Order: sequence, then structure tokens, then C-alpha cells
Amino acid sequence: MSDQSRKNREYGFSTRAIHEAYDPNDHLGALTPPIFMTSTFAFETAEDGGDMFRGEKDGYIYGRTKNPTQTVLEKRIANLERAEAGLAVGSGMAATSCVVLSLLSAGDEIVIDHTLYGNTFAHLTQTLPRFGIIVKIADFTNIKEVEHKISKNTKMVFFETPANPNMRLIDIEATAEVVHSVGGLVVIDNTFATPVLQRPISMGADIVVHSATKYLGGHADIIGGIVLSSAEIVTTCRQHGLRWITGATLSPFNCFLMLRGLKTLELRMERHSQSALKVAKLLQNHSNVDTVSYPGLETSPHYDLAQRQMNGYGGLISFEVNGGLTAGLAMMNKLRVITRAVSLGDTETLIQHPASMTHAVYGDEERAKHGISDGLLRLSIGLENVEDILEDIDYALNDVH
Ligand code: LCS
Repeated sequence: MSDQSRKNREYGFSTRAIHEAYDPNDHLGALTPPIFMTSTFAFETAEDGGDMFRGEKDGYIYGRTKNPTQTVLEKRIANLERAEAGLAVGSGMAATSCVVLSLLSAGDEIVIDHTLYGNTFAHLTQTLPRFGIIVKIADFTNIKEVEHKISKNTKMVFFETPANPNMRLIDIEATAEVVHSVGGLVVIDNTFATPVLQRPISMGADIVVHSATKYLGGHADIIGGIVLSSAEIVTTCRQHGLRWITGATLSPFNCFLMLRGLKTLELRMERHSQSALKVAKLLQNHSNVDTVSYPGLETSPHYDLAQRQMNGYGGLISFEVNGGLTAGLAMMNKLRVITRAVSLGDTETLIQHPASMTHAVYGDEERAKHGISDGLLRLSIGLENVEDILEDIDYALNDVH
């Protein structure tokens, strides 16, 4: 192979997750990207500072908007998500806030899916109307309903796929086609899938947001968020959403932890997915379980879409125990390996009850209408030995009645 064709060779996902956007030779040979623990940056001359502020010279000015450790992280994730640029911020909520508050104005319309992480739903439906932004809710699994709800005033649509907590999938390509026909932006929260399992920008999405607190970090030790899009949109989000509106910067130390997490992302997602499929099958075959939602089950209404849209099904499962809420909570209290906690995407297997926890901010009626029943439980399958996870669940389920 010639040197030229080797240069053009595309590296695999993990190779890019480990090497992209960093050359040790630029940093005294340090194999791991340094943590630039500084709040501000010195200007060589007074004129340089002015040039940078006017955007006439590239460089680092002040840590709220840009830091070299952040830059490595942003470029690396942008590469993995197939985006032109990325913006690291202080949390998943900060990522969504950055996008909607930078890009929407009074009188604009946003159409959102009816099943979102509770605080995202509360933020979009309660905060945005206070600033004159019109918020409409639709069932995005029904493309006809989306077509009906959007109009030429629709500046943006927002959805999660898979959705938190009930694992509904939404057809990204079909939705993007409909929304682009009125000139709207498609924003997708890709937290559950990660770029290992799904790359929405390659399927027509304009912006991807992540709670990097979850799989991207992967070890339950950081809160962080990412915005990915065109260089133009990311610059607007940086200069308005991050610099002025939220100020929610991600600390250089947390950037370092996230870079470390990314190195094993593909490996971890494979194991999360393999173990979750085994758990989903156990739940499906258990006489004390009423329903199981996991897109990797052939009986799932989302199985065909998952085949087209995803490279695996991920680590999240939702299910209902026979006997409803009381039996569900009893089951949770019997677990020994699995930890009762919110969050997801960690090495530890976690279980939570959306109606009283992550989705408690929804009204009771809204929750029922949006497919989040009172008895629904959500599991985030971790990286423990799957036999131990299966035994824990089987024991707890057998003992609920
Ligand atoms: N998007 C999704 C899909 C989420 O699940 C979460 C948090 C967020 C955004 C917000 O991200 P954060 O600000 O927390 O980084 N989801 C949580 C959950 O299901 N349990 O605890 C937090």
C-alpha cells in the first residue's frame, strides 16, 4: 500500500476514539492529553488580545468558552458523531439549554416528542413559553402526526431515540425529511445510543446533544454535556449559549475524564448491549413480568427500525412487573447486585422508578398519556458479569408475590 493510500485510510471507531485530535509530539511526548488547569490565557501582546476578541486571530482567551483540553474532547467526539464541530458543556441539561436558547427567539415554534427525560420535558414545556417560544407536543413515532403539527413557523424539532424511559424509537431519516421540507432544524438527544450505536447526523439530523454524564463518561464520576453540529451552529452555541446565557462550562479535569471514558466506549457499548439482550430475554420469559421494552427483542414494535437505524440496542430496558407499582417497588428492594439509583450508562447496573423519580416532573395524566405507567421500572445494564445480574433479577422477581 502506498503512503498516500495509507494516509487516506479511514480508521475504525475505537482507533479514532483513542487517537483523534491529539499528537503526543505536540506536548513533550505526553501520551495522554494534558489537563490545562487554567482559567485564563496570557496574550503575547496587548494587540493580540484585541485581535482574538474581535475574532481576527485564533487562540485561547478565557476558560469559560474554550480550553485546550476541551478542544481535544470536542474534536474527538465530533469525529465520532460525524459532525463538523462539537461543544463541551457542564451537563446534558446545559447542552439542550445552549441549543434552544441560542437558536430560538420569541414567536418561533418548536415541536417536541412527548416522551423525553423528565427535566428536558419540563424545561422545554415550562421555560421556553416564558420567553415567547411556542412549544407543541407530538407523538414522533407517528410521522403523520409530525407532518400535521409542523408548519412554516417550525424552527426546530427535538426528540430522543431511544426515548427515556420507555425505549420508543423514532425514525430519524423519515422525520428529517418532513422537518426539512419546512426548513426546520432536527435536534436529537443521542444519549441512550451513543455514536457507537447510532449516528443521527449521517441520517439527516442537524444537531445532536448528549448527556455525557452517561455512556460517554461511563464511570458515574462526571456530569457533562456535548452539542454537535455544523461549525456555524456550534459557534453560535458557544458564543451565545455558553458564553452569555448558561456559562455552563465543563471543567478541564472533567474533559480529561471524558476523554478517558471515550477510549473504551465501543468496548463498553458492546458489553452493555450483549448483557442487556440477555436480561431482556429473561424478563420476557418470566411469569412475574407483564411487559418488556427493549428494541433488540424480535417482538418489539421497534425491532425493524432498530435494524435499520442502530448498530446494536444498548443497555437500557424498561419493564412492568405483574402486580403493578407495589410489586415493582418490592422487586427493587430485593436486589443485591443491582443498585437503586437514577442515571444510566455506568459500569454498575442501576434500577429506578421513572414515575416517582426521573419523570416525576410530568403531571400524572401526562405521564399516562406519554406511555410512562406508574408501574414502569427502568434498568441500565452495567458491566458486571451477566450471570450475577441475571441471578439478582430472577431472585427478586420470584419473591415479589
Ligand atoms: N438527556 C437524557 C436522555 C437524559 O437521560 C438526561 C439525564 C439528560 C439529557 C440530562 O443530562 P444531565 O444534565 O443529567 O447530564 N437523565 C437522567 C436519568 O435518566 N436519570 O438521572 C439523570
